[in-house]
Amino acid sequence: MMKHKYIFLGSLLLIFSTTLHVSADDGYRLWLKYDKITDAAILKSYSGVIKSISLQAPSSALNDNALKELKTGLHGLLGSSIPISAASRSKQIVLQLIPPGGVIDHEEGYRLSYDKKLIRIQATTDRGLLYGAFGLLRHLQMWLPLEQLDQTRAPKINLRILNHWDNPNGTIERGYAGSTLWKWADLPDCVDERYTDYARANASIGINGTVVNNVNASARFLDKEYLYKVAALAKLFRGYGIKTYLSIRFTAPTYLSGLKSADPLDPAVRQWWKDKVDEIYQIIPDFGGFLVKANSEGEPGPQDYNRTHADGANMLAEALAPHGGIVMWRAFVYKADPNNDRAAESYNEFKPLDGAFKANVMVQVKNGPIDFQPREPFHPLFGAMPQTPLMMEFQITQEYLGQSTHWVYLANLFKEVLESDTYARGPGSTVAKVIDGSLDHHQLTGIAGVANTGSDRNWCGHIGNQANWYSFGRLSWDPSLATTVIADEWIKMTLTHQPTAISMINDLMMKSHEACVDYMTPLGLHHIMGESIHFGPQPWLEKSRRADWTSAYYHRADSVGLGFDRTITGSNALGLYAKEIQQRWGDPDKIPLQYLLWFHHVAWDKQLPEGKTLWETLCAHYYKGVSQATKALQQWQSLKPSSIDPEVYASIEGKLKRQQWEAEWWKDACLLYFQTYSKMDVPSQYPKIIRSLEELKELVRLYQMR
Ligand code: BDP
Repeated sequence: MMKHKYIFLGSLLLIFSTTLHVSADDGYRLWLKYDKITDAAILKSYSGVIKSISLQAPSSALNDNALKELKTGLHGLLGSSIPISAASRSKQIVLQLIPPGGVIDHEEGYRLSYDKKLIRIQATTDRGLLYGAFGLLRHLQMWLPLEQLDQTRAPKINLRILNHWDNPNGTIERGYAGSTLWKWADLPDCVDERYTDYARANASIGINGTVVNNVNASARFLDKEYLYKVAALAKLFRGYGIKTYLSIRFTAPTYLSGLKSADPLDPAVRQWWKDKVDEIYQIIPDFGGFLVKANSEGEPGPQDYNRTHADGANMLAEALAPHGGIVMWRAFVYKADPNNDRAAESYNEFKPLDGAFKANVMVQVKNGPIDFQPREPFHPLFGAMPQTPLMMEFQITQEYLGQSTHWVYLANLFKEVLESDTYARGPGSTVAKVIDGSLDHHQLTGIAGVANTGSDRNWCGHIGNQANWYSFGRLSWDPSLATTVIADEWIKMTLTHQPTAISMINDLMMKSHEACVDYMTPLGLHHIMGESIHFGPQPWLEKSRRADWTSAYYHRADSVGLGFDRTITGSNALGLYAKEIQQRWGDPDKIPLQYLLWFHHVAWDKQLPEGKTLWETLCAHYYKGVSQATKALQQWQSLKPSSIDPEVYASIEGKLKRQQWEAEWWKDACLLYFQTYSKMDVPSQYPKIIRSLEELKELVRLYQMR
């Protein structure tokens, strides 16, 4: 009897702990969940073929990590441990190095194949094998038939880098998922296991570089103490094919060694950087190079010494070149001149420098000419600097897209920019071709994303927005991938395998970016967010420390109409684009509606292609955005409980409710404010706005209180 009682208690505990395990999905495992496959046929087909793993290549940190990942992944997916075997057998996963020059023409590329007895992962380098292992695991995580495994894959862009805006004091600039990932105080002695999971996640999507600190950089990172901390991270990341880079403060020689100046043409300064770089490479032998924000938003730079951006970049490039390091020099610069158009400033500064940079300098350009707005036309520098390798900078962290509250699938924003045609060398000169080097024949190619990671248990603050980290990696590897396919991959690996749920979540994600643009900044509006609260609206902001930090500078609302005239009759920033674009976008009747108010000041009563006036079209888009936010919440709430882990479900549901509320807030604030200029009524088919503009202004004021 007693014995039975214990057995009963034991079973209860077991049930309880299994339930706990199942319901305790806190999002930490990202898309590398490796939960057991519940489709019996697929499981059987995999288990029938995968009996052991064999590495037919020398052992190395990369290969050991590939094996470890396969073992972990297979154990989870198949529910049984798969041994590593030295001998060749049939029914095995084989990792093989093959000579370069054959089917795999890229050192990071790989080939997967299946012939009923063996699953082969082949590559020409250990890095390729690691990517192949992750490629295979992705296939299995998606429960795809082995018959569909055969594939040869290679990245189209060589440097695929995360930019962390993390500070030594633990905060993250524009970070919405807790504090920094890097425990600086504990490093280098304590190496948190989270760093390994971070590296695994990156390697699984092909990210091969990380800049660990903020572009508004502390000079401290170049001090020996910090270099050893960074070296501990670099050592771990190396085993996952990830190079480590640092953001530098241009005046570091004055801070760290008391030099009188940081003038890039001063021999003492140049020597300082050479010595510093030599020291870095002694400590971090595979160090990647520097990311530099100079003469931008108050950061120091070469112009403080009457030198150019090229002078500054070249000095650093010279120090890094003997070690194979690179400089990523940011083009995000704009002077505090109220008469300038900010959208033209970085072009005007950098275009004349084309050809002036050393071979190991890349100019890193934000996707649009202002600053990571919900939607911007592509930056006019793309295509305009043929002699300089340009690197793309996207922002994965959602500074202006609802931060970690709104679920906005950014892959569609990334894709829209990458597919934009610059016409720089004729039709088809897409931004993607500028970035992948094919347009102007560059070997040095790169893409960066400002990370959305932090110390939050689920890494990104919003489980749904893990998809933005994921899709950034996937699109960096291959910009031609379809975003809906990437969404499906992520959903299956992260949320559910239930077909109705997949298609509903896919729909929700695919519509989320357009919806966010609609409820925040439709028709080409931009930069009308709250001062210091970039998640909320403040179109009424007219005064700030700089004119180009206000909203009025950008929307230019008046009694006649709305929008920034950037045509020939205005700032003519449109003139920076190719002739074909100027012709199309210069005509308010031909420009895609999504850029209308970016380039034109349009009368409130002008008839637009959608058959309504500007005012009516504006209302229509704001309401559409809100109704999509409402629909997303309803879609989520209609999911069957069995299709989603309860903890994940609840956390996303809460976020979607808040997103819906904030979407409404944006719509009300913007329409009520613009109405003070248009003097027109919101068309009667839409629900009435209940609150007053004054209430909404007060709400924003409260948000802005410290
Ligand atoms: C802006 C951010 C600011 C960054 C800056 C940059 O508001 O915090 O430092 O971009 O990219 O979007 O340097």
